Amino acid sequence: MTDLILALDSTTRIDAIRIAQAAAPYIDAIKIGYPLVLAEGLGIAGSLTGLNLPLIADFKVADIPNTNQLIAQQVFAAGFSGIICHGFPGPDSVEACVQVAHAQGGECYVVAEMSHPGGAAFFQGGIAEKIAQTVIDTGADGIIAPATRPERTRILREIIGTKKILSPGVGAQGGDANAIAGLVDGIIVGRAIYEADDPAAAAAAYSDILKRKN
Ligand code: NUP
Repeated sequence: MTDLILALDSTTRIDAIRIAQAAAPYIDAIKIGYPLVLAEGLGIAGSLTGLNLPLIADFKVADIPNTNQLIAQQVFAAGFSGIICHGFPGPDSVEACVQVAHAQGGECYVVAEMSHPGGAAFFQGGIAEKIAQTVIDTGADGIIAPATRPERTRILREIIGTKKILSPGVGAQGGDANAIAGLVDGIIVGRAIYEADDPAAAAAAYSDILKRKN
């Protein structure tokens, strides 16, 4: 099963709520990051909980364990059910997010390799593989791995086994949902939905692709 996760990077509350409501029947979760939260505040999460969809905080948390813990506590208190952190600060930093997430009945995902062209510069050469291993060691719930490089995501799948892979890069970044569905547990789609003239139709089209592959 590959879920459809909307990356809701609109920067006004009114657009965010309109797009989330329109897409809601076709999506399985909403991912919110700095663009929307810096524009409208962390309380935007509370405005979206009525949709009854998991809300994932994409803050790519990357600090010392104590600060990661403090950030994660704020995230879950705001109504999120998942958090994305970076793996490069080390296993203890990841563990801090995992502990808060699991104490709240939530999930923690770790960025293993990024989807943009520059994401190949430092994450490849064994780093992504080490971060994926950290996910196993810390009990995190899964990784973020690129839809733009399915061959890399396939390698990371071998390391993390049945833990989840959420995969950004479909649509605006050139990744193809058909090429990655089935391999990953969720595709993350932003601009191809929230910038579409008809976000509901765009979400429905991705949902159809995933249904055919599931
Ligand atoms: O490697 C990553 N690539 C990526 O695009 C890790 C991410 N978290 N993202 C996020 O996914 C990015 O910040 C954005 O919110 C979303 C992709 O959006 P779009 O390119 O589909 O518009």
